[in-house]
Amino acid sequence: MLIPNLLAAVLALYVLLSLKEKRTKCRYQCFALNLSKHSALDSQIKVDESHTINFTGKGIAMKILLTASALLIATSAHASEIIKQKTRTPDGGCAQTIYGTSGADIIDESGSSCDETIFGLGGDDTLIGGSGNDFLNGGGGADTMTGNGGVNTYVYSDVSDSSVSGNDYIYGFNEASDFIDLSAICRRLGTPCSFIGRGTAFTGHPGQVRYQVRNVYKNGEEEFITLVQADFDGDGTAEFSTSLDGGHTLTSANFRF
Ligand SMILES: [Ca+2]
Ligand SMILES: [Ca+2]
Ligand SMILES: [Ca+2]
Repeated sequence: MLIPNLLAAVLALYVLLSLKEKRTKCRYQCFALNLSKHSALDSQIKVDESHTINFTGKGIAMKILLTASALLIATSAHASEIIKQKTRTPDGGCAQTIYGTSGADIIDESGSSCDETIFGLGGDDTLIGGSGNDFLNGGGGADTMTGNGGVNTYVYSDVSDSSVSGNDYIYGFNEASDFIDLSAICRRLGTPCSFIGRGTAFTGHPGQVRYQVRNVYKNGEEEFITLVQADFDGDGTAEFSTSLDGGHTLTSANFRF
């Protein structure tokens, strides 16, 4: 009986040591999953075509965008999107338009050479264009927009798209080629909009657009911003404002009225 009992004890010890080793390995390797697009681990964890892992259910909504150089995470109780390079159609052509959601979206097309029209819709969105000629429309909320290369047009459809109290921020505005398009708002006014220059006082005519260069302090460093302001209702005060990083010299050629 001694030998069989000894063999059983050795076997039990081997199994225990094997399990311990597997648990130790799993601590570091058990999340190394190979997920293909549209694969579904279960009803609440899915991978979509933009290489985003979506976790939903039980009051949790989290999106993790997997890229070669970055990990972008969005959490929200309601709809929110991280979109990266969705401008290629299945046949490799450029898609026309990309839409965000009513939540705070990150739409990053910095790696694309397509000409894109990007709508952020509601929420405080981050819109990033690529090297093509892009139209960026942040919609409501205080959005951050970067056109990158090409001729970029920052489009405003409504006065409330960039308010004085929560204005958008445009990075990398190229005064030699880029535009701020206010034409949809000006058309609804019924009177032509006009550019009145740098620091000029509003005179009470609807549709006047001006800009100011201001210095601001961030982390103790002095920086310049260019504040574009508009008095659309003619009451002598601005109800529309959007900021460009850096000090710029703007002309009427930078605007679409
Ligand atoms: Ca949005
Ligand atoms: Ca906005
Ligand atoms: Ca661009």
